[in-house]
Amino acid sequence: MTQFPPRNNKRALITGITGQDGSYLAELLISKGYDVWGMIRRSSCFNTKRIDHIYQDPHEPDVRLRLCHGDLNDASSINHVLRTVEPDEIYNLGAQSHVKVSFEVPEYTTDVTGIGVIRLLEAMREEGIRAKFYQASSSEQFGIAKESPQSETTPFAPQSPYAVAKVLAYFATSIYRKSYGMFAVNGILFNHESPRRGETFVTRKISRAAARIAIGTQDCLFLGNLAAARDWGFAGDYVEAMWLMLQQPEPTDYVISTGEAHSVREFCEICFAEVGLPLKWEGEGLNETGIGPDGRVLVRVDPRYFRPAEVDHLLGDSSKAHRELGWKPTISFEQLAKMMVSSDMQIESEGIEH
Ligand code: NDP
Ligand code: GDR
Repeated sequence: MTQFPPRNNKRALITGITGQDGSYLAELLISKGYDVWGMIRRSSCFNTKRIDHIYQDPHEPDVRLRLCHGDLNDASSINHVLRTVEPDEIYNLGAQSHVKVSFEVPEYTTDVTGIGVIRLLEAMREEGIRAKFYQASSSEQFGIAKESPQSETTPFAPQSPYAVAKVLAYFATSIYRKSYGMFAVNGILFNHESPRRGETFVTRKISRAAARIAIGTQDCLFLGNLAAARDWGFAGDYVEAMWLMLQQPEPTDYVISTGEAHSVREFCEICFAEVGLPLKWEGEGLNETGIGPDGRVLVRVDPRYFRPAEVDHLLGDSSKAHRELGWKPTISFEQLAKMMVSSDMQIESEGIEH
């Protein structure tokens, strides 16, 4: 691995830097004067498109973003990365993050998303790294919780292998904090989206399909549970909360959310209306369809997108974050949907990626 110049700035290590949140967080930390290291996995083709715009040739002077290979499945690689980087702050965003996919690869998901966190925390202990540690915990941990809205004190009721793995990681983080005096925190983040959201998560699947249907490269969008409701915010706002959590005098966990829940159906309505195809809903259950202005069926239900166990409704209470971090979301649900569909219109019509 490359030898790095002496440190002038704070150093942050981000696992999962090639993902949606990793790219926004890297931008934020660079803007705050950090030197940022991203841990990436080897891939047979380039998988860094979300960070290409901030990547610099390592031979340039004043390089602020560096990448190194490592994998949450591989303890020795994690130890090596920590020894080399010697970070001041670690943001663990790496995960097999797709809930539906976790039912298909449950053991792998548990290994990366759950045990990967123990590997990282153990590596910090072994290497004597006293960095502040952020764990990307999730509202999915609340699952079918009896309480709504969900806050830091709501008991977990996970409904998927992904959520179980995140619960494991959550408790590992708080146990290491209590047992070894580490500055280790859980950000329990509700769904957050952006034009950089992966194409198989429902919001991006919808915004992309609306754009493609509007320009004529797709006929129909197939979805699962249209009634599922989530508390959806903007990823750019949520990475700010991650950073704020590590700047507090004491380590503690925070829920981050907007405090509003909306259904998949509502997200469709905004996106399709925005591209000039306002939807009318007809039928029920498996036969429910979204009809466009010219009578064409634009949205259908396909049971293949149902999950073996569904989380129907999640709504967050982030009053602790408002109070202690001074954090508030800046982008509304409607603005978010419009931002995503307008970006997808540009990508689909001009081939321009952001
Ligand atoms: P993405 O799926 O967009 O990104 C996941 C990242 O993890 C990618 O960089 C991926 O790398 C990396 N990764 C996957 N497997 C491994 C592995 N074995 N070792 C190292 N890295 C790996 O997720 P998001 O950016 O949306 O989410 C970031 C984190 O926050 C995740 O942990 C997610 O579970 C959690 N979270 C997300 C929420 C959301 O709404 N977005 C809400 C709550 C929590 P590669 O590109 O190579 O696949
Ligand atoms: P989620 O996000 O499972 O909440 O996990 P996703 O966008 O996959 O699903 C949200 C809701 O939409 C319903 N849905 C569909 N989902 C997908 N992916 N595809 C479909 O066609 C479809 N139709 C309906 C789902 O059933 C679900 O109820 C995300 C991830 O980012 C996790 O990593 C993170 O922890 C949680 O958000 C908070």
